[in-house]
Amino acid sequence: MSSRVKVVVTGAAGQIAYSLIPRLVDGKTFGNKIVDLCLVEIPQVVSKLEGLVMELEDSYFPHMGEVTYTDNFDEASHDADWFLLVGSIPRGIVYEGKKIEERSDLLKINGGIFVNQGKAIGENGKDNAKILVVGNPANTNALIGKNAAGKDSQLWMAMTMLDASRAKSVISKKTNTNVSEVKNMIIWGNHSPTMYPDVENAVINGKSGTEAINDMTWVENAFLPTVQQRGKSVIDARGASSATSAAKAALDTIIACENTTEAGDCFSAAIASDGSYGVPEGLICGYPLMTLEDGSVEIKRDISLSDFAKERFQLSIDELSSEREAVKHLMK
Ligand code: NAX
Repeated sequence: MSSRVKVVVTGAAGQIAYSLIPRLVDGKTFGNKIVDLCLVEIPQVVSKLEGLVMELEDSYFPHMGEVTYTDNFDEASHDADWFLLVGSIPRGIVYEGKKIEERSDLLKINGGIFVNQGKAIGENGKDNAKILVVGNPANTNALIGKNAAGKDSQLWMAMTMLDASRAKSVISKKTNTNVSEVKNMIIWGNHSPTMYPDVENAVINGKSGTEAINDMTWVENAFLPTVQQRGKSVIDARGASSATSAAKAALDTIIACENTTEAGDCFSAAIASDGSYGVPEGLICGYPLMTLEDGSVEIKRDISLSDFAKERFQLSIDELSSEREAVKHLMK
């Protein structure tokens, strides 16, 4: 076993984290590296993490390094390589006497959290740290965090891998193919119901999505709503939001960043726009990404979008712009 990696996970006592954390140290996500974990929770529940640490110790993980837990994010952030920002205040809870129903309220409350976490990451995280925001509204939380961190060498991402995996699953059923044969699955835009999962540019069993599916009525009336509303369907069926699939998607995002992307493929995450594909600069937008041999993550730039796709993508870009407007007071 060789080098070490330090991973900070917030929301560590939550549903997603319970599926996610053990798999960070199972020797698959980070290969042979020893993984040091720093688990972060809010003061009200941080003591519960003692139980999770016991379970980790009892699980026989030869790749697990030091495991600590805290309610002090600043302290946790020192020299970390990866930050998995899962913790956030969910819709529907009562916060400071008010029931949080509106996306705008959610933006306000979580925005505050991400200013502080962003500052700490900028000051204390490794210069080449990677940050994956899972907590919703993920794109705008990442925007606020990145702005507060102010360090361009760090890579801020919002998670859209779950949307991509959901899209692959729907396509695999439609085409009677294995999910591994669905490649180049791009989620454009926001991690919200406005996202645009791009069937036309997917590659299915070596064929273009346009050719393999050849049914835009199905794309419009079945595929898009199924993928865009999948989170809600899981909540309706399970009585709780997606947890194990979200955890798997976070792990898949790490793996995609830690390994060179195969030629002809890409992976999905939202990162800061540099103006590519006409997205206003700075917005944290879902793009097709590639990890290059030197470990850097780049936007794949040779994708062409149909008029249908451009129109749908624009709706999501507009939503991201309006979210940025709603949190501009946090972006000084
Ligand atoms: P839970 O409510 O089970 O867990 C969240 C945990 O975060 C709680 O234990 C809470 O105490 C903690 N927390 C809140 N603020 C914190 C802070 N400032 N520092 C540290 N911890 C903090 O939610 P869970 O089901 O685990 O979902 C977590 C987040 O993921 C939610 O915001 C959810 O909306 C989001 N999701 C994002 C997805 C994506 O694809 N980007 C998909 C799944 C999920 O819906």
